[in-house]
Amino acid sequence: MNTEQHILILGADGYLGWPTAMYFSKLGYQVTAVDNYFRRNACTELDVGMLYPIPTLIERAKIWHERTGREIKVVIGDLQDPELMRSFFDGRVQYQWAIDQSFTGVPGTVVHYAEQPSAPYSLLDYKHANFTLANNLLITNNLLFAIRDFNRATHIVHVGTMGEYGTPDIDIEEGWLEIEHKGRKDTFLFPRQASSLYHTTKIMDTDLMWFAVRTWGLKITDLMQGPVYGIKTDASNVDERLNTIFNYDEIFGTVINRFITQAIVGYPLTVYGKGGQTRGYININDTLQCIHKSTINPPSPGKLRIYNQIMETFSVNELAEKIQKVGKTLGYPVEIQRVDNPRKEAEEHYYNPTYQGLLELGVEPHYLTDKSLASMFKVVEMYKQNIRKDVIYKGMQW
Ligand code: USQ
Repeated sequence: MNTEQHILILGADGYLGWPTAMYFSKLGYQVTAVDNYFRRNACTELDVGMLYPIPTLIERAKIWHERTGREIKVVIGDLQDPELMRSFFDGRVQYQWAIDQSFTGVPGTVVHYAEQPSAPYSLLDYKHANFTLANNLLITNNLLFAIRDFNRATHIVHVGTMGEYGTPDIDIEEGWLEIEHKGRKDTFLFPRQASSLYHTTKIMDTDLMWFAVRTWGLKITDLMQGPVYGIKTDASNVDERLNTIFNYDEIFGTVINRFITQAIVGYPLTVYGKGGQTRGYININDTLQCIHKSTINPPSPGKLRIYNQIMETFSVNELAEKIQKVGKTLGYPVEIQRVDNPRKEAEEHYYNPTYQGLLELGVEPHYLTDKSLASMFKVVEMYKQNIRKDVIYKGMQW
């Protein structure tokens, strides 16, 4: 087996993990998908809505196999356990589902999504804060040590966040900044200042990875991603049971997905505070392209490569207006409602990030057009009867 063609997806049951597993499987990679069902269990624990129920990861892998003939091997387990992480490299792995139970060998690439991804979740209370810190940092550390000990040539593709940079009053570079100080120059990680504990764990991940790269010569790509939107990906079109998990609640739903859902059920769009918060956004299909391009263009050993994974920037007000406009053309009388900002964040600020690196690798952006918004409306509308208004906004504060 060519290890370059074997990809291990950590966090494969999540919003991005499952579409990534199908994407690489469709390309002909041998895919191993791992998850502990954190996300779906947290949705149950917190009683937040999902647009539709999703089959288990094992059921999805079976449906994928029935539809395409391709195999995604599945392991259900908690990667905070270092022995589980190490089993993917030393051959002790036991697949919960696979057509062929034999060890596929050491992966050439590991895509690392196995983290608690929500800023509000990380600040619900000290227990959820501790879980976020422990889960995110231990899994990253377990991965780094497994690669250090078994195969330093394995490339890690990690998804970080644009929120690591915060909203500084200077242009945001792709990961690094050259500093001139008292007549001398050096290059450092771009200054980071997160506005949630979740985002802080991503800063700490970057520091752990930067240490591992400097010390053990690992190959790592860290992708600073903005809020993602979308449901359908090419691979999920083969069967609607393969759609990714879609949240519209205030804990796990990202803003564009939330606003579309709100528009459909006649819930005024919840613009937090003044609505001048500007972020870089990306379509879920472009996330897949970015992961793929990063995978086939690994950095050299001893290099931490950082890209800003966004395709365009909008303020919350701009998003609300766009979604209102498209909603109205589809017959929805969409209202916009400013609500007191439950978060601590700048509501009017400078924002000018660079995001050239992934375009230079050949990613072809899908932009947030009226047409793409309308097509998302059409998909969400199909599940309108499942949308629970009571979970849209409870005002969870930090
Ligand atoms: N917002 C509203 N109304 C809402 C929901 C959100 O005004 O109903 C605002 C937020 O206050 C924020 C912006 O929209 O200013 C984006 O919020 P979000 O919930 O879509 O995104 P965020 O909490 O920042 O986190 C998401 C993902 C996270 C990822 C991050 C990228 O959950 O995993 O790392 O986007 S970034 O925002 O660039 O840090």
